[in-house]
Amino acid sequence: MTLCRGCGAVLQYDNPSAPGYTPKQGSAYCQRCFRLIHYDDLTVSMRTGIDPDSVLDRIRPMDALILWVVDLFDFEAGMIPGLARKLDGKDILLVCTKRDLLPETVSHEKVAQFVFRRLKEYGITVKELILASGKDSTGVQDIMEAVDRLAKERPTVVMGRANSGKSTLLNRMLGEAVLTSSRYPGTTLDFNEITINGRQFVDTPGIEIEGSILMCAEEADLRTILPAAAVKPQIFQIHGNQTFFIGGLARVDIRAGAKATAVFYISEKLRLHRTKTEKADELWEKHYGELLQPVPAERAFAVQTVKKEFPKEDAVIDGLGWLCVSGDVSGITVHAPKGVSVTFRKAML
Ligand SMILES: Nc1nc2c(ncn2[C@@H]2O[C@H](COP(=O)(O)OP(=O)(O)OP(=O)(O)O)[C@@H](O)[C@H]2O)c(=O)[nH]1
Ligand SMILES: [Mg+2]
Repeated sequence: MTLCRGCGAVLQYDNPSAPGYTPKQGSAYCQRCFRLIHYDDLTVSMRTGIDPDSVLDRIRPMDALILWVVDLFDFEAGMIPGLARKLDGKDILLVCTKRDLLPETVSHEKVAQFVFRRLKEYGITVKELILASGKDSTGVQDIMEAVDRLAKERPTVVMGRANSGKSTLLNRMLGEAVLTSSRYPGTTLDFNEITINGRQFVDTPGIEIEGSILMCAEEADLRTILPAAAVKPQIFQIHGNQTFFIGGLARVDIRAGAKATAVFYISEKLRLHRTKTEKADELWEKHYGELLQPVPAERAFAVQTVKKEFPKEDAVIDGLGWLCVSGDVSGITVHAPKGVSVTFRKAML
């Protein structure tokens, strides 16, 4: 049994539409990885990822250090319900990656404070936290040192949500792009061992990101939705009731008094449209899918309204980014594609 070096699937020569297929005997990579690596072409979509139980159930009996990877841009989606219970007693090294996507002016300290506060609120304890980037190697040396300290003789299992950046980080640590990475969630398909500096690591399939916009958007729109570089805060002064459309993917109504501010942290390639709330329904109907795009694969939206609780409050739409509202605001209403998680939290930045 030979595994594909890129995704960990068992190589097979019979079924082109199943994982691990390659037409070439002796090939180290499956056809899907080959096409992703060389042509950025997704032949078989696996974006549903793997359910958390099956990944965590396989990890639990392993005598290993857990290297948990969370995408800083998509932090709330990175939290895994029941993680503390399912990995009870395990040593967890938390690596928050994609540091390069946060605005450049934000300090490491501020980000770390946010992460520790959120972990406490989620009831998760970790041994250490490292902020990293698989794009520019931030934190990579620190990870190697922490693994030496914490793993001792054991292997290190790298786990986290689909698309969080696990394989990219491992490639950085190795100094070579051996593992397949791509913007399509569900790239790694099975447990996949790799040796770095004489240490054993295991890349794992991403845990399903159920409530993320990445799951209900067209795959062709992922390039627009996922930021490619540090997000630039887009700042708006608000008077009265205002509505913002994030393309056709979400709508946010802000009930404001005389003076309020909304700051959006989303991909630069997404277009924001602003209008008075009283005109929003009409605009949505008239321009949905045209001026207002991209749109989700299905036109079904769920609405959530909250009272503003913190002086600076984030409304996070999993996979899409977030906005921070401050000032004289009584309520925030978010319309997001059905099934997509919306979280309200004390501001991250
Ligand atoms: N800007 C930025 N992008 C990153 C970083 N790490 C990963 N990415 C991008 O995020 C996407 C997912 O990366 P992968 O390494 O395939 O993620 P994964 O966690 O292995 O995903 P699965 O195998 O699907 O679970 C790719 O488009 C990467 O280029 C990072 O530190 N910064
Ligand atoms: Mg992967």
